[in-house]
Amino acid sequence: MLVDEATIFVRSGRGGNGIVSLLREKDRPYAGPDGGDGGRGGDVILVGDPHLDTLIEFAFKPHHHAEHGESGSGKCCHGKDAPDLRVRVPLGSVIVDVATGAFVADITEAGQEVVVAEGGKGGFGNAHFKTSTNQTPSESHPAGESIDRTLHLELKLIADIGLVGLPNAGKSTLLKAVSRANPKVAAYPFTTLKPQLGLAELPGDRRLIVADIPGLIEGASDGHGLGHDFLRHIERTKAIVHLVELAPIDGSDPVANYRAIRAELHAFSTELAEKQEIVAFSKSDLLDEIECAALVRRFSGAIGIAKDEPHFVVSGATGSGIRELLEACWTLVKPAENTWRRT
Ligand SMILES: Nc1nc2c(ncn2[C@@H]2O[C@H](COP(=O)(O)OP(=O)(O)OP(=O)(O)O)[C@@H](O)[C@H]2O)c(=O)[nH]1
Ligand SMILES: [Mg+2]
Repeated sequence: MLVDEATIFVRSGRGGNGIVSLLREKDRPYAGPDGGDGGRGGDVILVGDPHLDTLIEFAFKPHHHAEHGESGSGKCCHGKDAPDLRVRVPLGSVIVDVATGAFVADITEAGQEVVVAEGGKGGFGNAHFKTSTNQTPSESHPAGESIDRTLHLELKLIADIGLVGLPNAGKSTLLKAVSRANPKVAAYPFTTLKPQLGLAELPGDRRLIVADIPGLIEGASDGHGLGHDFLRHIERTKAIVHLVELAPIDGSDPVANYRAIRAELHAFSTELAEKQEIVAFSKSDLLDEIECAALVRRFSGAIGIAKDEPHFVVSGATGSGIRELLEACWTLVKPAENTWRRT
């Protein structure tokens, strides 16, 4: 199970000010107080939406501010209330207040609404204070302030695709290429230390949740290189894309590399061994086409991949081959719809 997290900053709207105004008309020079009340500021409300899968979007839009209420005006005109701001979150989101650590809500149902920041009340204008003994009140009541809150959202979910491979195979680069996630990429092993999620978008409003898993090494199934943790993450994905470098920079043999990872998956659990796998050859931009085709042939022969079986040669750097890979992933896991998944 992967944990998707986000921190958001919400601010409700301030109430509109009530105003002090005394009506004077040509034929009624002392017509009395007519300062209208201010309108309510907008609430910030979280709403459960069954069509959302992840919290990833909040990484790009963490601030959610409701509008302020309108000030009152003369002739007893009340300011308009501001609309509430509804922020849609996936079902299964657990909300915690960062400042206090207090649990705020568990959003589990479609349409469930939780007010997380209440809008300020509108201030009273002086018309509000008119009494039989005070016909010209000069007081108004201050408007309610806005409320700022920092909220932590957590969603436990199952990724559609887990990216698996040796360190440096190009997993994070691929995640970067297919989604808006921004994992760290570097030319040294174990750059990724924690699984990271991205949302890959396919034409026709289809989406796949892709998990970038830290590189596996020989002995991972015995716990080497935090292997147990990572393998458990992979177990919770629906299918895996096994990334293999065709011509590894360290001169190692791609066939041996592929087998090493397969052996770890087998050693860890039958569930992992039997998980559907798509092999994708990475960093194709480093090879010319002829070289690449020869290496793919050699690899497929050694592993026993049938000639007519589709294979994928991709480059996270240029984006080549990625569309085809994603389509194959889609066919494999066919998420029923973008319905919510909760474990
Ligand atoms: N030319 C080229 N270089 C790539 C490509 N993909 C990855 N690289 C390079 O290979 C190195 C490792 O890439 P990463 O994406 O960090 O590899 P990783 O599999 O996530 O590695 P770990 O997180 O350590 O397991 C980096 O220097 C990348 O720039 C590619 O498609 N083409
Ligand atoms: Mg990585």
